Amino acid sequence: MTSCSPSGFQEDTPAWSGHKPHSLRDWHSEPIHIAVTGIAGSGKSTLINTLRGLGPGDQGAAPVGVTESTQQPKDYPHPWYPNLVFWDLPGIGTKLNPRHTYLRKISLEKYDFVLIVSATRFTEDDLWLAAKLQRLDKGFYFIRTRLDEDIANDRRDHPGSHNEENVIRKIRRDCLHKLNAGGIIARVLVISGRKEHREFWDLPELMESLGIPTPVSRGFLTMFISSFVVSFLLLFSCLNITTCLHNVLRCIKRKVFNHTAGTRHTICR
Ligand SMILES: Nc1nc2c(ncn2[C@@H]2O[C@H](COP(=O)(O)OP(=O)(O)OP(=O)(O)O)[C@@H](O)[C@H]2O)c(=O)[nH]1
Ligand SMILES: [Mg+2]
Repeated sequence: MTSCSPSGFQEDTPAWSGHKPHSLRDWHSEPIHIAVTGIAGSGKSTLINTLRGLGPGDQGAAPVGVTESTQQPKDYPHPWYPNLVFWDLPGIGTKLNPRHTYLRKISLEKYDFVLIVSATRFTEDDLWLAAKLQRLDKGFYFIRTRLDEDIANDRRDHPGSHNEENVIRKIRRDCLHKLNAGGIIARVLVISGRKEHREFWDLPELMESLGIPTPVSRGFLTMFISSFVVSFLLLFSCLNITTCLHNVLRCIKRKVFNHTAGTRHTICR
């Protein structure tokens, strides 16, 4: 499936409509469509790129920018796992996408799972989206992104008392508290969506939930393969050294024997 026309998305009901996966990792056997929504500029496209292992300038990456970038829903299959399809949705709350036309435009109910991406302050739109999804009985995670900026700001604002763990705890608690106050129970993950931060905070946890190998697990695999190769090379060189030593010993033995034989021969004469 490719990107949709403004009207096409609504009318052209996708084949996966109504499908409910048992687990987010079901994409191993069948396609899973994950919508990424949230307020405009929160970092939706950036997160999709990072989850697909891409930077913003890479070929096939979703366009990102400081002004409204995503205008229409567009699918982005994972480059290595094409069954895992992310949908980059336009941001809610702009003049082009006010709340009252948003749901009609994006048809949230058609996706298998949703990531709500929120940044800086918790907004009315964040709560509204979460409430709609809960009412639709649609699985979703609440992703609080741009944590790197919050940490840097807090360090600047409170140089004497800055503590990264406290900043993370405060943000997580704030999101949970506001969601719960609105009657919503959701999993909150606190991340930076930038590719260079994919090993930090809750991003590896999000990747694991989606069944995407994390840089950490890939690191273990690389370490395992490298140690196997190194052990093999060591064994190989040991065998070579043994063979060399064996040959040298044989040479020495032959020389000594020849020398002794020569001496004996001379004495006999
Ligand atoms: N520091 C930091 N910047 C981010 C992060 N996520 C996104 N950005 C930046 O924020 C800007 C907007 O990001 P996008 O990914 O385009 O946001 P979006 O939600 O897709 O925007 P729209 O499609 O316009 O709704 C870009 O300049 C990104 O580089 C993050 O986690 N940390
Ligand atoms: Mg975007």
